[in-house]
Amino acid sequence: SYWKRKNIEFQYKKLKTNLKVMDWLVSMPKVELHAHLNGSIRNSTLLELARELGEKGTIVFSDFEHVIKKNDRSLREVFKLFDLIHIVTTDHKTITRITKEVVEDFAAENVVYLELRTTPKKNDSIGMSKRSYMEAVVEGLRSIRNLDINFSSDDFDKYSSTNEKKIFVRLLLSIDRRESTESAMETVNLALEMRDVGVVGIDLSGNPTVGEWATFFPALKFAREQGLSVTLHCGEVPNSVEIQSMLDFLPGRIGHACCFQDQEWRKLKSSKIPVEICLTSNIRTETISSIDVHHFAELYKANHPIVLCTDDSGVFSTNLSTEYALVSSTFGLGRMELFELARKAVDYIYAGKGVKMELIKVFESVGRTLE
Ligand code: 6MZ
Repeated sequence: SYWKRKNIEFQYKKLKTNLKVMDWLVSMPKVELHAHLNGSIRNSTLLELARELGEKGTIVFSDFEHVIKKNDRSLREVFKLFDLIHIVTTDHKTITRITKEVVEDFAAENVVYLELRTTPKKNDSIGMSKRSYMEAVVEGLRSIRNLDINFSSDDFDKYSSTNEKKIFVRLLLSIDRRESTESAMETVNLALEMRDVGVVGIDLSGNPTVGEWATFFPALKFAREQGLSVTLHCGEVPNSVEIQSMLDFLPGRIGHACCFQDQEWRKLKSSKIPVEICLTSNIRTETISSIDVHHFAELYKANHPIVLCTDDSGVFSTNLSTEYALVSSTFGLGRMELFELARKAVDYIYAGKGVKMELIKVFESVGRTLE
């Protein structure tokens, strides 16, 4: 079919990418601003956890294995997969483990600043509250030993130089579009209480065909009034009314911006709201028909603020270096341009001045070697 063919062409394009460029892109410092914790889980970990639950009889492993090994999924299927992933990951111990692994994976490819987002989940049957879920995430950050991690303003000075890799990590709490205003408000209050452990903002995500802007608006407005930054998944499906409302809200950033009409493009461009671009995710979910017509090109040409991100590196089998490689092979950007793209992302991070200054230094020192 048309989609199958497009997907094969896309895979081929990935393979064709010059391996040397890839090495260089892995070594280049990068900033990741749109990564969902449960979507970034390692495939090997996911299979291991599913196998364990299969042995206990909680799930049928063979069904699960088939679904997670499938490569091309529509947007609708992706959300079904997330519900499945949550069955195997949502207990405190596992959340701690995957947080640690996800940060280690990003650090391994020289991501120097990571804003990791996750939806705090409540599950009475296992004694999980939104707060205890988030504490398990923070526990995961604390348990990282083999790299220098800075995840709150307090530990700024603890940045030792014994380890080769250094990473700043900040957290965004996601509101799922299935939630009520009350539940969204609970997440915002939790975020406010956890500012001292690296929570810097709120994200609105989940199945874009579910829920209404009016439901989330009060909580998002409150978040912003209280000094939290806000990013919104915007225009993953065509919905002019919602896109306009979201842009009028003037969020700090938006994610995706795939299904925009002319008028919305104009509004976006004049607003200068930075866009988190997730190429592989958009192609895999068939939100954009083919990489060469992706709006990255148009926004890049217009010098609109953009940042390349992975979205769900586990689910979509990608990583941030690969996303840069795709830009290189599809749109012909050279090393200096790719480096500039990565460097500019520092302007759009939600962490404070101190972190920004540290990152500027990191990019400056690498930039000097490129000139
Ligand atoms: C919208 C997405 C998403 O929060 O459990 N999520 N929401 N669009 C996307 N593009 C494909 N990818 C992930 O991570 C998984 C959750 O993130 C959101 C969904 O709500 C998904 O359940 P956490 O860590």
